[in-house]
Amino acid sequence: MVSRRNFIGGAGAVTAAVSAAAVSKVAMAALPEPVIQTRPDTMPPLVPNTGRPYNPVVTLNGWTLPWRMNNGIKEFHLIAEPVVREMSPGFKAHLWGYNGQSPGPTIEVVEGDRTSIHWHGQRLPNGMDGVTGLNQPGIPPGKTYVYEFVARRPGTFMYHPHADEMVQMAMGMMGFWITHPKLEKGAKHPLIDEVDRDFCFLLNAYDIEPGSATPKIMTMLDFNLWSWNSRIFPGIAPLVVRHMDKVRIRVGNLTMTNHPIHLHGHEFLITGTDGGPTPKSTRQYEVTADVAVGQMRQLDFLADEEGDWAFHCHKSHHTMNAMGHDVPTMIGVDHRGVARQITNLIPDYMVMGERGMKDMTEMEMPLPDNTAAMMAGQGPFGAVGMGGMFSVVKVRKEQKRGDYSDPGWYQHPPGTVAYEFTGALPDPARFKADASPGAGAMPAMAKPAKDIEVRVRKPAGGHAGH
Ligand SMILES: [Cu+2]
Repeated sequence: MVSRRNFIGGAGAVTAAVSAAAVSKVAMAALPEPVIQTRPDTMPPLVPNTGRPYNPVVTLNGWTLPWRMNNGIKEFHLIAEPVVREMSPGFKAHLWGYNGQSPGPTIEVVEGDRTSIHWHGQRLPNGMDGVTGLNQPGIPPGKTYVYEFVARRPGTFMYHPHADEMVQMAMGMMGFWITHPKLEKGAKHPLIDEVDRDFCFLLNAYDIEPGSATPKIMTMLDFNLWSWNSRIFPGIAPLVVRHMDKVRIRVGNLTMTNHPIHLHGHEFLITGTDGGPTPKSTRQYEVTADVAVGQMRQLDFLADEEGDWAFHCHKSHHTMNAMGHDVPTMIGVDHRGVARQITNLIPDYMVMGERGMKDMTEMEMPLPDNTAAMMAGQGPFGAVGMGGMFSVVKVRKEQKRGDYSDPGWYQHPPGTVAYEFTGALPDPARFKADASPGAGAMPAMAKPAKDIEVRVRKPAGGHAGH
């Protein structure tokens, strides 16, 4: 547990590191100006104005790093630094990232491009595609390393440090690298179709004690914040598309567990993995793609169904925000009066509602400062009982080409929304087999003398393994 004293000590250390790591002006003079982003909004695609043309991606709640062309080489400048990332409105986490955000900016190049990455390590030894100690010395605070190479094959890659990896990844140091295919004018790639919208996001996870802001870095599996690009519902931007757009979504997993990513209303093809585009003969329609640890999956679909479609991880605990995992199951117990009285004495006291976790919102319990509500989204029909890895794909006929702005909630045509049945309900026909010797496929050989009521109990002793 992060005690208050530890937490304050940690925050002090961060501040000290920032001021100590002043960048040498002389060393930076020949480098491209580093671009810093302070907002967590989804930025419009960065259309290339130099170099080979390509169809740019849109990074969910993120941005693409501008480059400088220098003698035919694309130069990027990354700065590793402590950042404040707003994970959802009003909830700010103290992470480590690049150029002002976690994840860092997306880097986009074209196959065959000669690129140069200026890596400025401000805090701790870092590496990029170079394993510290194995391929190169660590980058000390205040020093810059230059990486030069040719982007050889098209695809979606991830960058992250390979030094003190457990700590630096738990703190949010990661980002996307996209190499677009090199095509002659008018030519088509045999395996990479052109799309109208191309989104990307990373799956990441943090363990931030309610009321604090710094992730616990020793957590192995039991994280309490499951995020996309270090954002949690309702803070994750919707994926806005035009009706009949060809849509691509690239999902990379840098957490320590798998995430079955599930799309409502449409079927997609998995058209790419970390190894490159998938052969056409292996593609089949899916509505869920399991993205294993360290993997990337590229999903293509035709947005041919208007509406607001849920898009989320299918692990139910990954669509919730910071929850205490040690709360008892209180289904069937009306304890709201008692809970309110205890809350007067212990403000942070929290229990599960008698009809499930969603009751907690109506119990109006005070939350510690800087805590994301467990489930906090407000939809057009009421509260959305979700958190974590959850967003919405908004498909609209009126959306203009290239417009990513939020069109608001979908206006359902009359008669197309589920409604309450108000007629007379027939008596439920109870299971006819109740009176028979056995309710199974065959009569039981020996019935117990007395009916036994089973007490259901969830296994105690932690939530590891999910
Ligand atoms: Cu998940």
